[in-house]
Amino acid sequence: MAANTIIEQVYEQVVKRNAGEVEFLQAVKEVLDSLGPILEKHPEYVESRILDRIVEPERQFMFRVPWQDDKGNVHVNRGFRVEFNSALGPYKGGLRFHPTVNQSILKFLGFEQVFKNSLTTLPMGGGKGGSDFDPKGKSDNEVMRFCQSFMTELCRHIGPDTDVPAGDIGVGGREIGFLFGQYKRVRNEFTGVLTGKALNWGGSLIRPEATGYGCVYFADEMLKTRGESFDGKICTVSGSGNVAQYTVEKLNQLGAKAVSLSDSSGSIYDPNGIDDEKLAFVLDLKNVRRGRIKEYADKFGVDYLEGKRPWGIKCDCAFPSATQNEINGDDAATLLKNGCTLVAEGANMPSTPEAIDQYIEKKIMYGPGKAANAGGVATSGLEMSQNSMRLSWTREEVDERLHNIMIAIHKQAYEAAEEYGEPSNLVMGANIAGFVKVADSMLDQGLV
Ligand code: NDP
Ligand code: 2IT
Repeated sequence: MAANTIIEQVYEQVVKRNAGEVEFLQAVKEVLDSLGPILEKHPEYVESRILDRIVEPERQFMFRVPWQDDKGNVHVNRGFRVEFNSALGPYKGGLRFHPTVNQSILKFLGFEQVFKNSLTTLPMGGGKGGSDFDPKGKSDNEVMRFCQSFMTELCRHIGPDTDVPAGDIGVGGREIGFLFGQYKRVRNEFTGVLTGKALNWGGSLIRPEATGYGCVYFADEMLKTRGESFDGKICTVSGSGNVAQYTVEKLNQLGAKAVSLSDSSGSIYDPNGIDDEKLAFVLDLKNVRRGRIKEYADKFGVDYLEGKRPWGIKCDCAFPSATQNEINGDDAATLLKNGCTLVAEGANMPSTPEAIDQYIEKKIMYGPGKAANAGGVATSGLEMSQNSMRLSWTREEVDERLHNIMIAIHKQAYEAAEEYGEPSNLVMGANIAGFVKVADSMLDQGLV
């Protein structure tokens, strides 16, 4: 049977089994659509039904998370963990706390994570979890009680050699601390069961910076293939959380000018550039005071685009670093019309299929999330290594390892794209390179 027919049949079955899970279906379709050439070359993947197996999570949990607010009112949220694939190592991937969280979103994130973790070259399987809990407007004590309740159930399912969660949207250093404390209390074990820990109790230097730094390192590799550098490049960045903050920091270090940030209420546009001093204000605003990005516009007297994303701002490079599907077909057309030649995805699946089609057609430099934002989980892998050795590496050592991993990810994706006849198509390259390692490992391990 022709590869494309097999892919269509597998996808039809996925649509039937996961009806209405739009984000999951979107992520699966993008990967399957890249795999035709590799199936032609490897009939063993077809015979052993690797595609049918790889699109089905190994295991999923859903649980009740009851907690009490500061006034004593009882609330109930829903907790999840999707353990997607363990062919390469323990399940690994973040936890997201956001009111939009549901099974579809976590399955899309878990699925992406499998291929992303494969690309990092480190021994990690893929998983994702979280809750529809909204940390916004909650006190530290409320967040702590929620995290304790969430972990009381989750701790049965995870462990340093089983499943190692980390942060994602709404889960940062504060939440990882509360989650770790509860895991330790219930299990009576001090282990590397979570990454993104604070430095004084097992965290790794550079983990907070890693996703943003890694994304810029990846973009730099894309620029080098065309003989360009970041010097003087105007960059738009969306989001203003962990990934966006350290994307701006690294862009500044490499001589680019970052001119925007956003949150779910709107965007700021600072044509003079978000320099290190202004970035320090953002870190305090978002990580300590937990305020809105509009305060940046008020403080520095720049434009605030209420309710808008930053894609209408003229730029050379765009760094979507907020959430899925934040660049639609119209946004992509605007970016391209304004001369944008590079999109590097700090967020997971921020571009819709209609946007991606335009990047590919125009052959701009496009780094898909599972390659470009893999620096975060890669450095989580380095945190796991340090925890296993009970040693800590220096900032320079971790940063150098991260940089080399991002160079290696770019090389794998670039070379796979070339090999399969679509040089410059890093979507295809990343999907194929990530897939082959997982598929071969599944074959080695028998029918599991
Ligand atoms: P944070 O919670 O630190 O920040 C998220 C930012 O995105 C906030 O500014 C938030 O605004 C904005 N945002 C979130 N949801 C929406 C939405 N629906 N619409 C508009 N804006 C939104 O998360 P991270 O920076 O950690 O994560 C950002 C992205 O990067 C996500 O896609 C995540 O999956 C991905 N990622 C994260 C990694 C990590 O190590 N943290 C690693 C790899 C990828 P507001 O505060 O108003 O909600
Ligand atoms: O999407 C991601 O790669 C993350 N949120 C980081 C996962 C991790 O385990 O560090």
